[in-house]
Amino acid sequence: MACLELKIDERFEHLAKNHPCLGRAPHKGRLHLPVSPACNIKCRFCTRRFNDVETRPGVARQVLPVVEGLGIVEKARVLCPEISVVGIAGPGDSLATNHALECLALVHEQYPDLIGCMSTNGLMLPDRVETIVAAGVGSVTVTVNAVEPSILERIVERVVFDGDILTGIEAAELLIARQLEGIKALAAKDVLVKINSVLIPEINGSHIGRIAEATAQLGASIINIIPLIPQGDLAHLAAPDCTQLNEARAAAEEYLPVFRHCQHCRADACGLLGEDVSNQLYQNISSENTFSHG
Ligand code: CLF
Ligand code: SF4
Repeated sequence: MACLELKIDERFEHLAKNHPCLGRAPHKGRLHLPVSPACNIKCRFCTRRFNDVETRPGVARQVLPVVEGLGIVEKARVLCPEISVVGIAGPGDSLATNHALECLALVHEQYPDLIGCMSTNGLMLPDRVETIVAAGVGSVTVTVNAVEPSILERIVERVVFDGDILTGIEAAELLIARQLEGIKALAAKDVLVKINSVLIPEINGSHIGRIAEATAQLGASIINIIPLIPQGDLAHLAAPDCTQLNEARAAAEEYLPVFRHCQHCRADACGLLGEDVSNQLYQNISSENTFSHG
């Protein structure tokens, strides 16, 4: 893997040197703990599954109870001593329940040398920034697929917030407002913010630069453009081709460094990017000790 010299804000130099998803540390690994069972929005492309064969976000062998997280970290570090990041990226949303932050706080207490990381749709971010900082989380990925409600309403079917189910423009406006508020608050607390944007050529293909511009203004440090995997309600759309992906990256790069080595990780990925060892990690772990929300 080529080592890109991506320019990350010097406040985050330690992260840039040690976090494999920031483009400058391909020799480092990450472990995902699949402790987040639920989601509070519905993206039209999302299909969460439980299996050990698919390599994509939203897939895990099972949802892990929070208390089992430390044991998995210990085993993973033996299997892959290069692991420098413990992240939580599903299979649901990291902030839809408290599981992720409880788990990351435990990991941080036991392994302060590891970087805590999480990915989220951002809906609950404004209410969780203090807890994220207290849990020792160093980097947060926020998935921002549009900053225009008329575009986002074609991607997000519904948002559940404060006991209400919102749809259409109303849902899109709320989600965008909460994402942008959360990004600004995280950056102000010196938490590195990475943006993930799912590139759906027919919906947000010419909008990625605008996402990068808006989030950069609020303090985001890097963006990762993920090609659509056509599934769920968007199964009829085409995945972007190389030209479309390169054009979107070029548009984003006007405003933010672009991470180009994303592996579209499972929610229980483990190892160096591109060298997943999660099958070995989980082969001797009894499913009797786990539960599934599949
Ligand atoms: Fe995981 Fe994401 Fe943290 Fe990395 S993954 S939560 S920032 S530790 Fe990395 Fe995997 Fe791509 Fe994500 S390669 S899907 S960008
Ligand atoms: Fe699926 Fe993530 Fe969207 Fe929730 S935020 S619906 S888990 S893709």
